[in-house]
Amino acid sequence: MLIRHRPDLTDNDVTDRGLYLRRREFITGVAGLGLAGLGGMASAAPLAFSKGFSTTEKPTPKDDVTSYNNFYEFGVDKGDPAENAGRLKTRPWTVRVDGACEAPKTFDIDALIKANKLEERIYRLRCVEGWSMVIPWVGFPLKDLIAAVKPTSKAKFVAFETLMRPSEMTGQKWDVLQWPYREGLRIDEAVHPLTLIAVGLYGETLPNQNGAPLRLVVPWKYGFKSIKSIIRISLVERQPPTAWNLSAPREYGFYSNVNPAVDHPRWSQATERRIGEFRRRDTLAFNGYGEWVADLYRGMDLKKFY
Ligand SMILES: Nc1nc2c(c(=O)[nH]1)N[C@H]1C(S)=C(S)[C@@H](COP(=O)(O)O)O[C@H]1N2
Ligand SMILES: [Mo]
Repeated sequence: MLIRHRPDLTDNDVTDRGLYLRRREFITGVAGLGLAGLGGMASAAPLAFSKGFSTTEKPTPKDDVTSYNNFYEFGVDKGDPAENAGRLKTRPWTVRVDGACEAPKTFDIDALIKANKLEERIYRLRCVEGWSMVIPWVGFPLKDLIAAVKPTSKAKFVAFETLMRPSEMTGQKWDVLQWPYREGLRIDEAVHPLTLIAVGLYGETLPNQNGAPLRLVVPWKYGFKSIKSIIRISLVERQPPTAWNLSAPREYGFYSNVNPAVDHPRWSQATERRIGEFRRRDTLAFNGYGEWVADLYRGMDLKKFY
């Protein structure tokens, strides 16, 4: 069922049957993995809509979302993650949230899922390579997790780190990137209400190839900012090093906001191929999220801070 945004709905009065059922499926999906302690979710409250944030564009078929991936820890070809990520053990799993905060904490993934109100957000995802998808994520705002550890005034940036486990993430045996994969955001980007921690897609538990058990989703930035299979989130004072920037600093900046006016040194960013379509479409500034995020960059030269 296609879930469409209805701008007149608020978080509190959503009783849409389809969403209700999908929430149930999501719970069943999680329970199907043999996980205990999901009492809070078992009440099957409907997934909340996020007013205005979900696109009404047609979601990319689930088969494409889960078979055409970038996840270099499992290989560099688009089909490699779907083929190889099954061997990643996603339980037990903890996420350490630390750094410039009063209450650093190690969260168990199931407790984290239970403690947060899950929402469906249908977002565009634009890869820096020039293709895009529309993905119905299930997750919660990163700002809620950051608030839980009580950041101090020294928290100016947020650094994210993926698991390092070459026995399962066999791509880590090759030096294609400096492992572990790392990403970062400025604190105002991290606490922006669009910025999501995803734990599911299409109403179900997140498939391993899409970054299980939890990944970042920053829809106005190129896809590589949306780091997968996170084990650590640190509040830091200085801009942290990031994997793609370390690998090719002139090609991949720290900001990496989707910008059709700033080309990659080796290709144009003016257009993109939406997976499933034949004709290329125009790429939108901030991937179409400018009305909500352009203010974050007021006065910045976005060619310089690419
Ligand atoms: N840890 C990690 N995270 C990652 C990547 C990766 O190789 N490793 N690839 C990134 C890139 S380039 C993209 S486009 C998105 C793809 O997400 P998807 O496969 O769920 O569509 O994940 C991003 N997150
Ligand atoms: Mo990407």
